Amino acid sequence: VNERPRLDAAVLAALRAVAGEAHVIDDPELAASYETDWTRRFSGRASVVVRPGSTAEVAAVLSVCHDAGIPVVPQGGNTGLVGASVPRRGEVVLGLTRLDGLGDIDTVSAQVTAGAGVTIARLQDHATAAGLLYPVDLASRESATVGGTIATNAGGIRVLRYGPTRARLVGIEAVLADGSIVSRMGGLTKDNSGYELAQLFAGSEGTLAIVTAARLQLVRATPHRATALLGVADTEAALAILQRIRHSVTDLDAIEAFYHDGVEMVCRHTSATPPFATPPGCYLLVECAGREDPSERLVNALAECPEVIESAFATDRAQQQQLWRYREAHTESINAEGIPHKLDVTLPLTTLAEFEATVRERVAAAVPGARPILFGHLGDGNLHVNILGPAPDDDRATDVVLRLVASLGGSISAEHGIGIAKAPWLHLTRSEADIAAMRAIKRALDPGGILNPGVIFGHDA
Ligand code: S2G
Ligand code: ZN
Repeated sequence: VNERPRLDAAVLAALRAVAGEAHVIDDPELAASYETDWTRRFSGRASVVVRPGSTAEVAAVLSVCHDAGIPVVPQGGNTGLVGASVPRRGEVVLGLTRLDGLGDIDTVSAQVTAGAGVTIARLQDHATAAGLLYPVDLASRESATVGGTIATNAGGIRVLRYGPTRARLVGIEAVLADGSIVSRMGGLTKDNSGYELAQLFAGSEGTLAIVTAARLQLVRATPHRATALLGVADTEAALAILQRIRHSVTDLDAIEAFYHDGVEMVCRHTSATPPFATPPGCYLLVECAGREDPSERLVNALAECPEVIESAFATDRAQQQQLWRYREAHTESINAEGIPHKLDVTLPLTTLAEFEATVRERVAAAVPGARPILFGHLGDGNLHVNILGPAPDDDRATDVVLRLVASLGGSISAEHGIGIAKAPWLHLTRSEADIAAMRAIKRALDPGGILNPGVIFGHDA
């Protein structure tokens, strides 16, 4: 699907009238960076890329596309991992990074209004400068945007303490398929006046509305941080530690698990040396953060864990970042090895160790030579299974993994969303009645099916 569909001249002129000549991009070179996703697995041709500068301009663009029946793919930082942020069949790509207004922080309510195009890193810095914290944190923070993380209900490393992005959402401004604008940004903590549209749009992946701004709830800063990297025998041991410390340690901020094949790849890619002389069966990165120094509590709690074989402890920022690098560099190191099939699954904590122990052999049986690298947010039961080896369009390994997850009572998508990539397996995690209800909502809000078509439900929808 490589030809660039031509837009009707009148439509192109109307889009230029709305966004201005400079922000309607139909030069193939300039459009290219909007047309391929971060993993390079998903790519398509946009009919044009439009970069509106305000909610009103987004509304006007949607109104033009709605009347002309032209589908639209909304795009924030294009760090999405399920093929939902790049064109598939000649859609108009709506680049939202120019919506980068960031309001003053209301220190009474600890809330802030942010445009959809504000990056997570800039929002985090804005909150920190006011002595507060925006707690959604993920490796793509420099590019991921407020709008995109709402659309995917992004999780990241602190979900076990603060919840995913939807937990931050106290108000939203969004444009519907027909160009109408819904806006409720007052930030009232209690407002039980009918359907909660902000929560409906969170996680809807651009299929129900285009998020243009949000009112976000910040939390108290946690200036003191203690980080431990542990080597344990296996996933069971890691889960035993998780169960123990989530009750004995008050300021638990993150618990991440990963394995030596991932660490080897990270060391190869970043020229780091492995953290321990003897590779453990499983690595566990535990971080506590609070208003007082949590180091002693963490050390004492871990001293009660016989499962700990090796440990590295860090209280200064540089050492902490070095320990985090082993975990956070997984994604870029895997990407450097090839084009991965990126799975992102949740398992009940009771079946997670069984899953981890069997998934590798299942993948190897399905696609000889395929290499599954596992890592993720153990505290949420969320493992990322990145599979190197299968061709981008070879779904055999994905099928085996997602069916195994479903058989163990898990979810085929923990935090990345369904997008285009996981749509064929949605039925493994959602019932027919669920899917019918979701389609009814989709039909009600986007009867013409122009918002991110193919996402969540697949292209035959
Ligand atoms: C993470 C990033 C995406 C991936 O690092 O927690 O969400 O699977 C992932 O590489
Ligand atoms: Zn993740």
